[in-house]
Amino acid sequence: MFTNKEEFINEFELRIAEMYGRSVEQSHRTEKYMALGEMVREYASLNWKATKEEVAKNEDKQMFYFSMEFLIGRLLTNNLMNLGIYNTVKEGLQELGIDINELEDLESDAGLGNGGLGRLAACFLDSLASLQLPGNGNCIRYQYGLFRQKIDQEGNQVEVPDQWLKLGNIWEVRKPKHAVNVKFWGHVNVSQDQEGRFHFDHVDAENILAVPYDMPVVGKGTKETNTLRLWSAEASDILPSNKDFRKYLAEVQEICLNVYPDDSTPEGKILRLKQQYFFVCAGLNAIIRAHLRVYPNLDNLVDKVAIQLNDTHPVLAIPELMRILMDDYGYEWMDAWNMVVKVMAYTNHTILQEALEKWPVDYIRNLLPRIYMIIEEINNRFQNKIAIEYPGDSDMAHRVEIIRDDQVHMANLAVIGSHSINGVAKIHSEIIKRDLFKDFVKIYPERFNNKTNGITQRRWLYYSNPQLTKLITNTIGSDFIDDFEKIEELMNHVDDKNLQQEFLHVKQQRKEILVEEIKNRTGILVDSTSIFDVQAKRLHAYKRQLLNVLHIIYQYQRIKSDPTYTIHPRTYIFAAKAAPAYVFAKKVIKLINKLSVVINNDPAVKGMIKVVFIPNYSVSLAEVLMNAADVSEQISTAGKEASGTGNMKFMMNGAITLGTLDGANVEIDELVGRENDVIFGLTVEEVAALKPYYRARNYYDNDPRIHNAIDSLVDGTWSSDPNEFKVIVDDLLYRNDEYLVLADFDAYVKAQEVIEQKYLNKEEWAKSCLVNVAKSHFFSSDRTIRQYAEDIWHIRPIKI
Ligand code: 26Q
Repeated sequence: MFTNKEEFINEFELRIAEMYGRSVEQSHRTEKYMALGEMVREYASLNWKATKEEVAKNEDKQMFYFSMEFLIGRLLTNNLMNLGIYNTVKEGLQELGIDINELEDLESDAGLGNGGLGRLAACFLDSLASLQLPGNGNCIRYQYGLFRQKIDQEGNQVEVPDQWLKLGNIWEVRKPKHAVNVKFWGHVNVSQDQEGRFHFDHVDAENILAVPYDMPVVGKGTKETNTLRLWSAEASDILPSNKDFRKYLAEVQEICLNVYPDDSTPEGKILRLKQQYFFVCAGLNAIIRAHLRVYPNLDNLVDKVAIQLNDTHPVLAIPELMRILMDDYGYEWMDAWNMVVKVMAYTNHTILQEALEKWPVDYIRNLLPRIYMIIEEINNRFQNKIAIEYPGDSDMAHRVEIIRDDQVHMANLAVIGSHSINGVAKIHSEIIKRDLFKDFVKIYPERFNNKTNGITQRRWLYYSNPQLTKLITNTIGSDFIDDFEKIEELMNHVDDKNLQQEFLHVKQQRKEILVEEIKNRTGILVDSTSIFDVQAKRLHAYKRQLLNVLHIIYQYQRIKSDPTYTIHPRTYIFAAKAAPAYVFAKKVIKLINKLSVVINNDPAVKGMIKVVFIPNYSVSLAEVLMNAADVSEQISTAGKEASGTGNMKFMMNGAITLGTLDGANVEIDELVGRENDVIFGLTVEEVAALKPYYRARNYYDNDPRIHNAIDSLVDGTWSSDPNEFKVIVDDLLYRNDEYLVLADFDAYVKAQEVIEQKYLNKEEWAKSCLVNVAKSHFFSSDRTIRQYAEDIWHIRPIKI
């Protein structure tokens, strides 16, 4: 492996010749990219091998993060940086006349996820490797990532396939020898042997081969290299005799075709259920096989394996591990159950009713007949336990049922089958204990805990914001890079006028980079000296992009009607994907785009407001967007956003949070203090108190600002078709504004005024930004992962 620039150059030239039979000069840039990718992967592979040997030799316990989503983004920069070879490679390429940025831009985002939950999984992998903890990912190798978003002439979201594998995935290694057979459909033959033991044979099943593709996960400053295993469906050798082969092939291909593009509304999609069982069954069977290569039997499984279930999506792992232990390895029910509960831990990411997974009994019974039998048995045994421990409380017994009203309630199965259940922010963990899982808290109080989310400062600060990283280094030295808590030393400098100026200068640089990006992506020219007010997240009613929109309309109307009204120029920036079937969310996107056209082109606005919708929000976009923000919009209805992680990325890069007391905003507020953020709106308690009496119509009738803003939605201001945005008005006025947008409107307007006042005092503003940066170490996913490792997984760093 190369150790300096010269060696790199030699190897690179050789590699291009070997792979493509060409010189570097003659080679196409995609060939250069592929060659470089291969070299870096091989570099990582040496450490990979050493890690695997070390784990086996020391008999270390390992963790497996089971997640339907890993929103990885690009890896080239990240891996070069983590390996500590970025500069060597950059300079080597430069000498060959190649700009490393051009190669970096050729990489597609691995967009194997919808949003927060998937990105969290990706940040966790980076922290696990960087903390030298043996922790691996288990997911699906989707052929297409989450859809790419385009905006058409009318401002509509259009979904196009995300062909992320077009150039191939330079990081993956196909491992056919580790393939696993997965069975669907068919039925179960039950028989009894001479000793009276039952046997369960899954017959007439449709077999599908799960083939793993492994990606190395490279940590920073360590040789420790973990694995992200992505499973791909292929035709099995055991073909169904009664089925047309082409039909079978189509079914096989469908399983890994794409990420389920919906982060809230559960549609009874058998395909999603298939995806879930597919990667869970394959992952577990591979873990069991690997265990048996090192140990004689599974008796010590719980000492060697921890599995974290990322929401309920992989919860079929609970009955599947029961099946393996009992049917394949002869364990008795109770022994198997005790093992399963000790291995499994479950993270909840939502309390929204519509996002809690429930499957019609028929779906599971038909698709996974043996798994269904086991779920039924888990349910029966749990009901017996409740009948004994809580006699007479039939309401409670009903509420905790796994199978209820002909549906399988995955969250209940998750809680019953895991030794740990955690929420993702302090307030969220309290809410799930108080509401969603209150019965279970009585039964298993020791299982519930909180693990406030985090983000990796490597991707989200060091690599994507080198300007700020350098400024911090110049101020407090570079110790914070490897020991991130030390960034708090910045607190000793926040009053330094010089530093404040330099911070503003860095922010300005980042804003100019974003201006360029916006120009390229939308053609819109924005003023980099305006306030950059950013809301970037999935589009969902509870996140209340609409509150932001109504405020913009109010300001616009006021500018138009009152010539004396002036404000500091502000650029409202949105980025958001909507689930393809989510009509309301898509209308809000369209409305934002209409606002953009009308307001940006209205001379009466005198450049005081600009509205920009940046299409195709993704990890790569976030890397240039978050660090250019002045204001971070975190305005969900209190109690609805489990944590949020975008809020942390903004904060770490010195933006001021404009937020409700929801999710991790609460902890941001505690850390930075009320003078360094702007908090507004109803609290969780106030929301609960208001809800029964709430009449949205009163706010419309009594507040002319609300009245005029809403009227503009149907009077042709934003669209020649007055019915275009009627669903939004209906949602607010006739469906009584479920997320209390109008109730929080007045508080939000005032909060926005506070923001402006604060911003006008540049030094105070810069100081607040610096406090946010200094306090952001709490939101490092390194902190989060240490807590999981210590409290739940009981894994220790490995030394190589
Ligand atoms: C469920 C049923 C059927 C189809 C899809 C789904 C589904 C898919 C994805 C439900 C939920 C999701 C994703 C949820 C998610 O991203 N939640 C976010 O998780 C973040 C990390 O913990 C939190 O910060 C966010 O607050 C939370 O919204």
